[in-house]
Amino acid sequence: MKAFSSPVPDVKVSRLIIKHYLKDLEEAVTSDVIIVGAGPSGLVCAHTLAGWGYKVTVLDRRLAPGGGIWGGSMGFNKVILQKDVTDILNEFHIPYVEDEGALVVPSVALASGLILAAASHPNIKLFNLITVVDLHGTGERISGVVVNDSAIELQKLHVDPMVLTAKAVLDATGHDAVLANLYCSRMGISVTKEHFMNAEKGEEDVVANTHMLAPGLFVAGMAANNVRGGCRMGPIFGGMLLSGKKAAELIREYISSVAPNAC
Ligand code: 48H
Repeated sequence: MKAFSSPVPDVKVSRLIIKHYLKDLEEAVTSDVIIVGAGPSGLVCAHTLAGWGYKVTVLDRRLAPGGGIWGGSMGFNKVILQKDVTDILNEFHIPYVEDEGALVVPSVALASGLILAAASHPNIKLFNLITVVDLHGTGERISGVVVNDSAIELQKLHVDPMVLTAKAVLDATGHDAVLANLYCSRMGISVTKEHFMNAEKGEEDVVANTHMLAPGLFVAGMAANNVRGGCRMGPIFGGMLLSGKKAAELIREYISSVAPNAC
């Protein structure tokens, strides 16, 4: 007896993948918000905005979204969070244990919990293997991003990119702060890079530094500390989650001031 009563032939496999991927990509040509970087700050921001009804596109250049969470600290796959973010962990159904007044979380559970929530939300389109190479817009207002296939970028092939547009763009690209650095260098703005490691200070800094860099362009997570000079904090992630929440609030405020009927 066969294991499958409804086998799927190869041609149908190919056709369905192409059909559904291109449908998603076509829808992502215009979004309310584009989030570049599917690390903790980007994923929390995406999920929060999507929960408020915004249409969100998340782009990550790597094969596996999740950014710097997976490996924990030095490959020891645990991360630490402050008790203040218990509600956010519960929102994403992420398990934790409390020890010595802090929360200890398996890094794989944190990464996969954030990814699953974003990837399965109906208002979010999440694309891996897409690299953002530039900003779209003018010096006065950012209105989207310029993207290419990550494999094309890695091979340094001379293939032109394409544009995805949005009312707001978030740079959540971590230590590289790709879009914020690009914007600042084009506009002649000097940036203050990240400072030495200090968990308590770095965690406060990352939330305080989450900001709107230019109309339509926001910066969250480690990228914010890399353009506004905050401390690094090592394998503690409460600041990244709160930064994602703060970015969502700033973006909502901005969109409601420039396009009140957006959502
Ligand atoms: C598309 C891109 C591009 C690009 C990068 O590094 P992340 O996890 O970012 P955060 O800020 O949410 O979290 C930071 C945290 O992971 C960390 O590094 C900490 C706490 N460090 C402390 C310390 O002391 O070192 O994720 C960024 C994501 C990654 O998945 C990249 O692949 C992606 O952005 N990305 N995606 N186009 N040009 N550049």
